[in-house]
Amino acid sequence: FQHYQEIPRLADAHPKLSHIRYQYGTAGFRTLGSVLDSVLFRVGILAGLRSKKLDGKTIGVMVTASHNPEDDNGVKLVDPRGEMLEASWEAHASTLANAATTSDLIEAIEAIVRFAKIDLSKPARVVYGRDTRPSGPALVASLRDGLAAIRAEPRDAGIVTTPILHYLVRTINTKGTKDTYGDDSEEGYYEKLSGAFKRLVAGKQPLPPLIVDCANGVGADAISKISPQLGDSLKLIPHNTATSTPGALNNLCGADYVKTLQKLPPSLANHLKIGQRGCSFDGDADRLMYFYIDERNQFRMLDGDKIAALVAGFVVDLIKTAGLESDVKVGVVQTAYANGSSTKYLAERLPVRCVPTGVKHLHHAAERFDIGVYFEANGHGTVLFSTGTQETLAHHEPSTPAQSTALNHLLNLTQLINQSVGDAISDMLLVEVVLAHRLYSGLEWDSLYVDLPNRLVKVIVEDRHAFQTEDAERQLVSPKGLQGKIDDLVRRYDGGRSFVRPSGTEDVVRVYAEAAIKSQADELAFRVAGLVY
Ligand code: 16G
Ligand code: ZN
Repeated sequence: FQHYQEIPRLADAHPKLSHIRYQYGTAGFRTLGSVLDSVLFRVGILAGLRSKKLDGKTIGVMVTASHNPEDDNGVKLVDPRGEMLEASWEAHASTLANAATTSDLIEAIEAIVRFAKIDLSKPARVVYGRDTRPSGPALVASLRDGLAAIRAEPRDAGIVTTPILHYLVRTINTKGTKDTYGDDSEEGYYEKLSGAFKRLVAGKQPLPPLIVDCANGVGADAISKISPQLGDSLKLIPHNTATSTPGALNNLCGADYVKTLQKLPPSLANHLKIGQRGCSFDGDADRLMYFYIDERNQFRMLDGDKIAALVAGFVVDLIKTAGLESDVKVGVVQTAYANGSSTKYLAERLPVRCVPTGVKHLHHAAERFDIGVYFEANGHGTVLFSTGTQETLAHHEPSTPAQSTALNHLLNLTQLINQSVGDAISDMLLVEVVLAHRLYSGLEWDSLYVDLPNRLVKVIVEDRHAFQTEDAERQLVSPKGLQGKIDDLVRRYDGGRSFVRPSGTEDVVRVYAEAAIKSQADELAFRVAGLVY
């Protein structure tokens, strides 16, 4: 350990606040930006250790609090293939973050080195990025101190979307190998996506312009960079691009606002014309919501479930047309939040699996299919092509021109889609491709199925850990007896469904309910909430 003499001095400069307990959860560490200094320093050290453990492969660190308010911030680690940090290391992250003093921290580091059998002589490489939050620069400085303390080689990706950071990690680690994933630069990302998009819509009638609500976050930068590359193939009209206006981030706009309130962001009210498509990103541009205004001037939301239905249907048809139906099985992964109508629609067409909330669960389940489509209702999702499928696509000999065209489209989709993580920009382009191919407007897309009215409420309880679930969070096993009461209530509602789960990101319990009519969905949600309270 003698090579790391800088640790004590630097650790003393980033003392832990004694009254706070940190937890590396579904979204990494996330809380008020003002209490994260020590956490960022320690995450720097952990990222270095993770890289050493993986023989010097580059690890990613993203500083963001996504759709949360501007004063929040957070940090998460990205593993070498661009995926979430391996679950077994989440505990190491929490241990380091909670070490009370510098000497406790050093002991904790030594314990991890022993436990995970880390060879400290290996190199360490870390690429990091941040969103547009005002607390970002200071937190990145703390992170850099942590990287310096563990002697990791830093690469600054600057202000980037979360999916771009994931892309960079994957491209850096596959550079010059047969698994190469693209050029390891932000420009490489824009070129890869826009190139694939243009090939996929070549010869199609360009769609009318798309309004993009950037949530006053980093997605605004990304849109301004990719727009020129898309040229005439797609016209984007960015809104909510005020990335430096204090308090604007995610405020009355963005994907979470749209999904939670099922309303048009007020800032778009005079801009979205009847029939026109619009979409919203969240603060780090990994979630996407679509919407339009119908003929009766009603706001219509097209959420992650609608995206899954649109995309899965398209991929299945391409596989059939390419003559690959018996070789490549397409499946869909959802969570309990998926609208019942979407599950019904999808299950009539292909295998559907339900897993607990959180990207890592969806991602892993999707990897089990040859092509796995996963979307959370909140708009986070992507499509994964297994290695075997990518090889099948690369070697398949089409026997008709139609087969050849479909095969090319599939190959281009593997380029367009960010397979490391859900990506608002990549998903937006994917939706636009399908709409262009299907000649769909928002209305036709919306008509694939009719959403069941639903309601989500949060309940503040004394101890949310008392709520334990099974069956992909659809059943409560504790507190004892509660599930039976919920079942009795649900039975009284036409088309009723409801479940209760503890939040992984807030100190609350969430109650979801749906029913055949809106007033009944609301009533069911509030009555179940009444049981929980
Ligand atoms: C996190 C998850 C998201 C999930 C949400 C649920 C990741 C990267 N993000 O934002 O997938 O939908 O948590 O929050 O896993 P909740 O547990 O508070 O309902
Ligand atoms: Zn996000």
